[in-house]
Amino acid sequence: TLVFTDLDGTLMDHYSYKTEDAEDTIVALKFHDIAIIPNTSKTLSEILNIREQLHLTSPFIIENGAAVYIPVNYFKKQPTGTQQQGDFWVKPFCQDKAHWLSLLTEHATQFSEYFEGFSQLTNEQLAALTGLNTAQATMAKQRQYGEPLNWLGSQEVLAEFIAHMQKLGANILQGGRFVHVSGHADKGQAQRWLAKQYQENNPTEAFQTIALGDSDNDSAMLECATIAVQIRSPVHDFPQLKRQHDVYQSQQYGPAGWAECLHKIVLSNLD
Ligand code: 2M8
Ligand code: MG
Ligand code: MG
Repeated sequence: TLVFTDLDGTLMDHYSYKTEDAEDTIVALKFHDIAIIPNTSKTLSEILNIREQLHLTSPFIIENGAAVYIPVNYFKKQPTGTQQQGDFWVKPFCQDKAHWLSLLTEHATQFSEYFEGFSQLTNEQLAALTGLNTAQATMAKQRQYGEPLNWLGSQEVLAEFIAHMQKLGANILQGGRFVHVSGHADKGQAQRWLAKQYQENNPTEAFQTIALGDSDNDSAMLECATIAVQIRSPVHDFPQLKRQHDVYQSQQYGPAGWAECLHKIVLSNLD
């Protein structure tokens, strides 16, 4: 079993970013050798920090599916299409942030009064908007593949903006707080690619995937997992899904709901 998990609002509380309600469950999953794979809109530096705190050693997916990071030698063979960067084999799926930023600053000026992007915000402003501390906000700003926007306009203008950006080749995803402008990557595509690497590395084992998320930017990864888990959010609806089979909805919010569902789906069948 591979557990692909969103972080904000899922493994981490939407407001406090705390994980404590999930920590016993993390230990139990690791005891059973079940990989916990963060699949998040967070940046490389944010995830490295969280991985260390939670003692996670598995691969992970950054910036809404923009790139997969695999610890070097995690698989017997380096997967095709990856490049070594430091301690990781990296598979990118999308163009750099500079490209998306230039679209925003040169070809979307009619919308510029309706949003503030992370690159326009100071670390202190971003901390105030998110509830992250300044050090964490600094890490959230170190983006490689896209630009999250704090949307200030109406939902109608947002719909016009999305249509305009799509014509320019961008892909727009809605996170728990922000509108993410990036390329045609998503959490589902990156997850499918990584699950395939596990399967090829270990052909005799039948891998099932469980994906957990709370927002619409998680829909793609929930659609393509063996089992989808919608995590209850204190601020918005469950992520939209087309599928109806093998879908669970947590009763509890965020990390408590994460623990609740993984006990029901995985751990209660093991011990
Ligand atoms: C952003 O991600 C959340 C996740 O759903 C959002 O869009 O609301 C990211 O930019 C991430 O890097 C940052 O840590 C987070 C803070 O809430 O916001
Ligand atoms: Mg989330
Ligand atoms: Mg996320």
